[in-house]
Amino acid sequence: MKTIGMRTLLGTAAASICLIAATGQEATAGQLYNGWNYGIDSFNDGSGGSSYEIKGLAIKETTDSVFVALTGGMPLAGVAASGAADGNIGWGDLFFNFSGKDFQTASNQSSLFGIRFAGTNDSNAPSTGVYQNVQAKSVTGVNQGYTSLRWYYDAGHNQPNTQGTDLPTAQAAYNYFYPAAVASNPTTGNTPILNVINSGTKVGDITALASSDLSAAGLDFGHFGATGTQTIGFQFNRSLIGSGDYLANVFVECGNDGVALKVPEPSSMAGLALVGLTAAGSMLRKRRPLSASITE
Ligand SMILES: [Ca+2]
Ligand SMILES: [Ca+2]
Ligand SMILES: [Ca+2]
Repeated sequence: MKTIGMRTLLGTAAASICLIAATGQEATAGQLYNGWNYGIDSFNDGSGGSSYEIKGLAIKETTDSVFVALTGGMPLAGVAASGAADGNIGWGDLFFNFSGKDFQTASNQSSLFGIRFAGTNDSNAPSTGVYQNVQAKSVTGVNQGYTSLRWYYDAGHNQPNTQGTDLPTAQAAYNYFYPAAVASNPTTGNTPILNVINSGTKVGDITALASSDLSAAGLDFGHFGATGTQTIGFQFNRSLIGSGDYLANVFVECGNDGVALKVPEPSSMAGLALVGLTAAGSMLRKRRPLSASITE
């Protein structure tokens, strides 16, 4: 009876650990490799040539820092484009949405975090850095681009992994970027591509990372065959943004390509595992004297 009791307990503990592992894996929506979460984008959905082709977005979080990397054909300073109001088309801003709501609703409620990392783009943020209480706006129109996501898809750019591996289909993209009423009836009139910071409060700076820094931090787009001619990276303090799971995304200024990435909260996953192990250990410790008394 004692043996059976211990087996049951060990089985329960093992099951708890498996459940934690399975939950952790499920929460890791991005493709996790060497501590980085990867959203690998279609290699064939950049409209306008190789400069506009995004291949991937990757994020690594430590206790203190958030590391971000983007790869594709778009340089940090953009490319010359006579059709753009400022003669240049480059990266939009990067957004982090912790709200659990669709992007447009979160934007309307100024509950996004935004990061301007391209110093020469058309962002309304006054300087590069991390911003909170962010509302987004679209600058696709002044960058010779798509004034709606529906137009971009209608133009033939609806490819598998359209917004990276976490938002792989056009419908998944509509469901994330717009309220349900729009996602069920997306038109060229109701699906603006909100791609830069319109308003917000700056809370800190970013530090640019060279490719050697990124390699040292374990970044490896090559593992997914997704190394672009341009790889951009930066780092900022973890305390500048919210906590919990979030979805990160970025478009180029013209809306010709975009990529997103779901990032699970690493500390909560570690915390959950710790709670599970502590509970299992506690059960074993409590059971032992009881088993001993039964044997007597
Ligand atoms: Ca792409
Ligand atoms: Ca521009
Ligand atoms: Ca894309």
